[in-house]
Amino acid sequence: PRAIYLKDYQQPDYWIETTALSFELGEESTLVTSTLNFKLNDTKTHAQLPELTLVGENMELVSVAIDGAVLSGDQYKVDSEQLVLQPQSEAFETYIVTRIKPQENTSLEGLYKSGGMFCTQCEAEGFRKITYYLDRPDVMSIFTTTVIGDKDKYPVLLSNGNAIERKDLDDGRHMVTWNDPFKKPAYLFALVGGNLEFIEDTFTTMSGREVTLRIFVEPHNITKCDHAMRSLKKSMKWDEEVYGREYDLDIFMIVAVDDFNMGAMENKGLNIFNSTCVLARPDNATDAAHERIDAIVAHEYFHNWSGNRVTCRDWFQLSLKEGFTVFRDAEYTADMYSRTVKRIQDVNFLRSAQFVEDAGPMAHPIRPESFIEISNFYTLTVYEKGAEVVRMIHSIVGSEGFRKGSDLYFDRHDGQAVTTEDFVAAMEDANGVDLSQFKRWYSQAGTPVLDVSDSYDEDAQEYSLTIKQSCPATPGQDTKLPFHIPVAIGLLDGEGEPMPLNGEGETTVVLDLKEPEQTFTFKADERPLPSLLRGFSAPVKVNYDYSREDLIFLMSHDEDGFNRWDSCQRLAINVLMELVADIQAGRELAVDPQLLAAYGKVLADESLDLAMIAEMLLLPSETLLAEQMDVIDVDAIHQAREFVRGAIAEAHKERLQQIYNSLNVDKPYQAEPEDIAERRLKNIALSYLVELDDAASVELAQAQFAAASNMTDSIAALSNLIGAVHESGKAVAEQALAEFAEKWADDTNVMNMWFSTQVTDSRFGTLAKVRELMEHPGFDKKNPNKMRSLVSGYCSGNLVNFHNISGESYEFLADEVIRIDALNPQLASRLINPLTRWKRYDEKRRELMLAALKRIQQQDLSKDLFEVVSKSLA
Ligand code: BAL
Ligand code: ZN
Repeated sequence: PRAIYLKDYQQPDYWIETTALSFELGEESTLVTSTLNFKLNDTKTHAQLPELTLVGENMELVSVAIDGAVLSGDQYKVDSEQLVLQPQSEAFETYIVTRIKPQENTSLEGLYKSGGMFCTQCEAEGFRKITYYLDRPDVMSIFTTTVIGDKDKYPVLLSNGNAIERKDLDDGRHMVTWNDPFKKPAYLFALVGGNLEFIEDTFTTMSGREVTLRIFVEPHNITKCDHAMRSLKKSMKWDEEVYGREYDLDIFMIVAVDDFNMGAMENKGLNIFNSTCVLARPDNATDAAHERIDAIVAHEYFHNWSGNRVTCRDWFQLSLKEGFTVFRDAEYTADMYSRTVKRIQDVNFLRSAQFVEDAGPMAHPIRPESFIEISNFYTLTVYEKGAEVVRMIHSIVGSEGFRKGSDLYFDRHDGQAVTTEDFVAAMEDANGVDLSQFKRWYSQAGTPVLDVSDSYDEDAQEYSLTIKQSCPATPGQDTKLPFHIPVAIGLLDGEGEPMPLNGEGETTVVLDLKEPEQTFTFKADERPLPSLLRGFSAPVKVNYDYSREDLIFLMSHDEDGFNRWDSCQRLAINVLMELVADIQAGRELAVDPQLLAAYGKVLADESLDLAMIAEMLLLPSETLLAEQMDVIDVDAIHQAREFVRGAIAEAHKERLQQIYNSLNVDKPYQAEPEDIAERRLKNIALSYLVELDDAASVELAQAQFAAASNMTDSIAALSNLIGAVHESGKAVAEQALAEFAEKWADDTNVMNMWFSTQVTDSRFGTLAKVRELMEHPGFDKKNPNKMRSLVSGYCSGNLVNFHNISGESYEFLADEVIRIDALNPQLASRLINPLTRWKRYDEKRRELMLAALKRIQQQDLSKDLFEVVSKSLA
């Protein structure tokens, strides 16, 4: 496999003006007929008419004609990847017939079958598994699609745009023709054929047009669509209000499928969703699932403008649409739920996953320079860090400036395939700002580090903050130029009051850090305590020598909610890492009473809202703690964290019980912020209580399990029974697991939670348990959701067992990766992730992980897996 480079980008030699497709869906194979109208790209100079190279994989070429003349075998070249034609004129029409086998397509790219349903996934390069085409995002065409299928088996036949014709055929089949009036690249093409039911609603756009909204599902899921429909209507309204963006077709459709590599896909007018990201009822989906669905429905809907109307010139620009759309969905969620809590959750995720990626062998800039397989670049860096970069632009130009910039971007580029440079240029032009240094965020990988020091000049009454920036080397980038980093800060006086920072009395200012080292000076009549990087104004790490007392002070006084939480995190990390060192040195363990007192204060603080208390009570994850160590000691981290959890439970048992009891009230389920916060805090309190060696806590969890009328409480009770320290928990947990599995045997997504809940628990989820569950009738070794729940659940969510020194789990994962690669390369190259961090472990584990990786390397690998394995071993 070879890499392709951004620097080599060239426009295509031909454009495709119109694309007419016809699909005859069959039980053995599907016949695809394409009629394409080509036009020479006259912005390029051509000495003679260039060859036309169409890409296509895994298909049988039945016939090919140009302008009505069927070509003989010597008039074209075809191999396993392309069809090469020699056009005779600048404008011409091709007519190509191919046969494909969706039933045998396990890669879940292109056209495939999920259950009894035909469906597609074309982003990034799946369309080439459907027919020969210029499968690249800068080739935008008007699509008309006819789908023909058996009327009984596939009563619903869908594609992009508006249905323009429906007809019954004589042979028991029927056909529907769809037309999408908007030019689009092939990656936004979609087709669905199946026995589906739908719920319907309408939305009236800001200009008064009525749009039909439909969510299609298999009949047994029809009661699980209402939440997603509400989310869709909310997001359509939000995008009109906040961005002035109106929907443009007569109908918007969502289809849920069980076999899907991604979360969802924004195909024009016909979004296809992984069923976990759309189906929810109070009794079968958690609060987290409800929130995730709301965000993903919004995300895919928002792509209609940021991605579809304005798309990417090439795949190196992926963050153009993904970073921007993640930023848009994050703001939507912030507006719908709690802004501070959303920020905390996003930053927590960024730090524990994207920072890890940015420090590992696959680190890449948000606009990569090269790739072997683009599917490997649907990453946290492109998505989440990409969104942080857009957020920084928002903070530099302000809300109004950002809206001006986005209006200009959409106006200027509607119907075009553009670059991240174009996006930044629109922001610059609309606001008269210079973002040339800022653009380094697009081209330099790695997480910048800010080392902050300060001094106070009592005589001059001046306080100075000196910030040094640096960025570690990443693959292919040994040195970095300084970034333009917006650093939001505030200063607190001795009473914890915010100090005014400029003439206007503002108490938060954004410092524009542009140099390797810069000093910022403020008038201050006493030495302040700094609150740094408020709201996490940039995706960086900040080092400042806070004492534990400082952090406790900030926890209760900082006016910035995010930094109150962050101070709590810093304090906990500080204490936990000290305990890790104690464990490694064989010293006796004791939790700093200051930490316990700080948690006591959080638990008693009436001024904090429940959601904030819940976030503050959660200790940093083991993954996040692992990132603090040069050589990761999973056992010591796990032991230290468990020790602190136990100590918090002991120290605050009464208060935790009180909180639990006060919140454990029976009321109708609502996925509203206050209700979600109540359930979350209640279940976190329970998770501490089951850390006590105390039968009463098991009884609480057991009672909750028996009484629960919603999935949040039910699965939390189950997980707390599994994790309970007291001996009596075991039998109750087994009984509850059996009851749960019996009740939900037919609900595949609930069963996935049942799998992951068991294997992520450190005591319960052994490798033997994983192997046992893989044989469960509810498991399917090919299905991505099931593999992620069980195999990734264990390998990424149960560090202490996965990294067992025997190395058995490494071998297990290698076996699974090899097995899956032959079926579904995208899934394989994600599953392997835990092994790619081998350099961070002790010598013994390093050797074992390396051996597993090398064994994988010796197989005949897909491009996807080849790229990840070779970069990990480099
Ligand atoms: N475009 C792939 C799925 C998503 O990011 O929406
Ligand atoms: Zn997206």
